[in-house]
Amino acid sequence: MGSNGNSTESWARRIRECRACGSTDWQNVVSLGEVPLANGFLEQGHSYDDEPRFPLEVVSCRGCRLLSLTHVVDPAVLFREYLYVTSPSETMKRHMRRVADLCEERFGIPAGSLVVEMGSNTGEQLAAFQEDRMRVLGVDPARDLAAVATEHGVRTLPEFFSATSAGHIREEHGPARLILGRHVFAHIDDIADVAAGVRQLLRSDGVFAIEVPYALDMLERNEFDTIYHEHLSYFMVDTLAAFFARHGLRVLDVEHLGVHGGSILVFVGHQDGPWPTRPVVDQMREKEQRAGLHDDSTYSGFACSVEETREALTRLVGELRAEGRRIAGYGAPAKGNTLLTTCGLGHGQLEFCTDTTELKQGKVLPGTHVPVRSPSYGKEHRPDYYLLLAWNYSEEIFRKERDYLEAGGRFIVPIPRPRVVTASSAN
Ligand code: DWN
Repeated sequence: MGSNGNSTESWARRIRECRACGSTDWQNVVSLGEVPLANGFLEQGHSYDDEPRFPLEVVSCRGCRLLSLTHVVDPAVLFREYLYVTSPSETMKRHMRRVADLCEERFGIPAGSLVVEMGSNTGEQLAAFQEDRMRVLGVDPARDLAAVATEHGVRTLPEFFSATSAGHIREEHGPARLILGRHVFAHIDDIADVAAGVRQLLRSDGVFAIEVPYALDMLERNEFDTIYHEHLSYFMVDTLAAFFARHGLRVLDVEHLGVHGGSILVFVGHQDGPWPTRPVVDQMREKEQRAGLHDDSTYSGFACSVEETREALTRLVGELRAEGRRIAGYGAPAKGNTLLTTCGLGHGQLEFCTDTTELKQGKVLPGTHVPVRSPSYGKEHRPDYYLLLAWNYSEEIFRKERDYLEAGGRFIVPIPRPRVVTASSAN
């Protein structure tokens, strides 16, 4: 049974061995309690008694230092009906263009090449490759999002990427010059099956590019709110290089990027493919060793840092509320739900959250059940403070909310440490 006696036990199972190296030597890192699914937004006004909750705990494999959740939630439950659509922000538009340029320039991908993206959402990233006259194919299990992408001209299979689906794609479309996976590889439990699918589908001179949150950034920047049930794995370059080497593939190149709190774009080829391994790969692996990748203390230190932030944020919000200040959430990202539920912040602290995603507006947040409103509602009911749940877009948001700041509004930026931003301190 889920923690509330709900018959959702079949939805989650506890892992045994490491999905990357097979070890069972785990170090407990942090437990964030039993929490609902971070994108499990609920209809307003309904009873929330049967909202399922699952353990949210992170362990570190002493074999390869993969950071992993202890519990895997059924991907069909997580992704078949999915609320998250790629943010239409300027930040992400610029980023997706840069990803296309990096792939095409670094690996000389000619026009007319087949580009396949797993977890392609509503097709915005593939549209950038279409602009460069590539043949594109999306693969995403979220049926509604796949239909939207296809309607917009980005043909998308409503499926999970797997060795089986990769074989079908190769039969119908031929081998792929580029297989892309942005913020999806860390969401997948059976990554060995993905590697087998890539080996089948990828041309001998092709490249497999995955963008994943960078575990070293998460540890060093205290980004514990990015821990939620969709994110099964938190990768270092060293972990990925060892994993792919076990599966007939080779890490060729890595680009360290700022999006989503710090991500790595990792380029992978066939073990015996024509592409050299660039020095940056070993340089990042050595940097991870120096940062204490293989030391238990690295991970126990993270747990302490999480506790310090939880205490500091709840204290700051409590003080502001005691002064009668009105606070709302800015953005309703998945990570915001981890932050709120693990810090015990909810209705008593936040009047509402605003979010640009229409699918989220009118619903309530999972766990805290704080109502999600449109940005225009936020302008009409202007709070004294916004808790910036979408802190990874802070620069763009501070620019967009200049008027709010100039009128005396303030943002609480929770990560890496809670701080208040005013008109004069907004970067
Ligand atoms: O891995 C994942 C990451 C990449 O995206 C997925 N598992 C789920 C999702 O995580 P997230 O929900 O934390 O992603 P975002 O893109 O950080 O979410 C930002 C949220 O904030 C969106 O719901 C849009 C909203 N937003 C807003 O209301 N006003 C965003 C901006 C820029 C704004 O100005």
